[in-house]
Amino acid sequence: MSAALGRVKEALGVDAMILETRAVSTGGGGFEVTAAVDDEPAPAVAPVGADIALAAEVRELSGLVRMLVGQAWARRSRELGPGLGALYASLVSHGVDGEIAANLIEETAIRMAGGVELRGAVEAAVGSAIMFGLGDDGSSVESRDPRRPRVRIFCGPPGDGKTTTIAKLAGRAAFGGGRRVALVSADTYRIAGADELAAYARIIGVPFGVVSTAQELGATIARFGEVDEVLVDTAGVTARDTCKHAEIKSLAESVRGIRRTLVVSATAAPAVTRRVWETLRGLSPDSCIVTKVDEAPVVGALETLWRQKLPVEFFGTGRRVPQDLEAASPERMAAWLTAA
Ligand SMILES: Nc1nc2c(ncn2[C@@H]2O[C@H](COP(=O)(O)OP(=O)(O)OP(=O)(O)O)[C@@H](O)[C@H]2O)c(=O)[nH]1
Ligand SMILES: [Mg+2]
Repeated sequence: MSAALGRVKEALGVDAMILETRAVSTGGGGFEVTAAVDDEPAPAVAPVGADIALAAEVRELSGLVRMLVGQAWARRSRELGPGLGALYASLVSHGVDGEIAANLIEETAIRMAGGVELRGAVEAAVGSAIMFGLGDDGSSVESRDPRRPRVRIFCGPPGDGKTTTIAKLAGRAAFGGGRRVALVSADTYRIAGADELAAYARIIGVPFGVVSTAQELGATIARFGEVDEVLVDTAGVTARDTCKHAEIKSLAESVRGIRRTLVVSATAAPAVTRRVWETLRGLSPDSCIVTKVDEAPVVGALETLWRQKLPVEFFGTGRRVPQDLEAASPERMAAWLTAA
């Protein structure tokens, strides 16, 4: 057998594949070997070092392209006038993606060419690119089952203002709208996580419950009896909290027709808000509230609102409950962007 394999190697080379071997009894015995070579040349495998060098080159080139686009845009925005140039520079310095900034400037320039001044043109541009909700605090008439309360769950990164915003909405409903609201806290993650909302519920004088599972949520809502709206608070979620994520998802999925509102702070940089969106998009938010616009322009959330077409409903404008909440509008957003 070893002599036979030696002859295969001689005839077909070292790449020969042995397909079959068998012993033969005729002609004094011996072995029959069936072998073949693949005609296709083996694909050339680039050495790993070359891959690394190539990746570095691609990175360098894409950085160069970005820089050139940025420079071209800086030139273009200078041509467009000082107002637009400054707006472009301000957006980019706040970390807004160059493409979004360029888009906003172009859309604004088109309107300015029609005779509209800068602020009005930004307002129109923002109004056409970003979705604005109705500032729907539940007072709007909508087709829903009147025997069942509307349920709205709020999610977002830790500390961005979920609990405060819920208290503001509940206060507005109770004092202004005369609607019956109940509050639920699903923030059982931290010790005393639910206490703050419980205190707000006491002050406003509305029913309150704490839940930690989807089953408890259904039972608690049923226990509230006749209410128009239930607002559900959750614990803040970061990208690493996959467990908390799953809990909020199961809470949201346990109630038919639940609305899901993302609460994000205007103080976060665009890259941070982008990551928040990537983390929480799995919860399918259908609207957004941007808080702390009194501390920073809405620039951080601009990109996500623009790209994801997530309707923004309210702006949180301060810490006072319930005063510091206003319906989101292109007018306010344009004012903040141009002042940035
Ligand atoms: N300046 C300003 N501060 C706000 C606004 N909304 C909330 N805050 C403040 O932000 C802090 C955090 O607010 P919370 O409502 O506790 O935030 P949260 O998202 O519930 O936080 P976690 O429950 O820890 O995830 C508090 O000190 C609030 O007073 C706002 O619109 N403007
Ligand atoms: Mg909270």
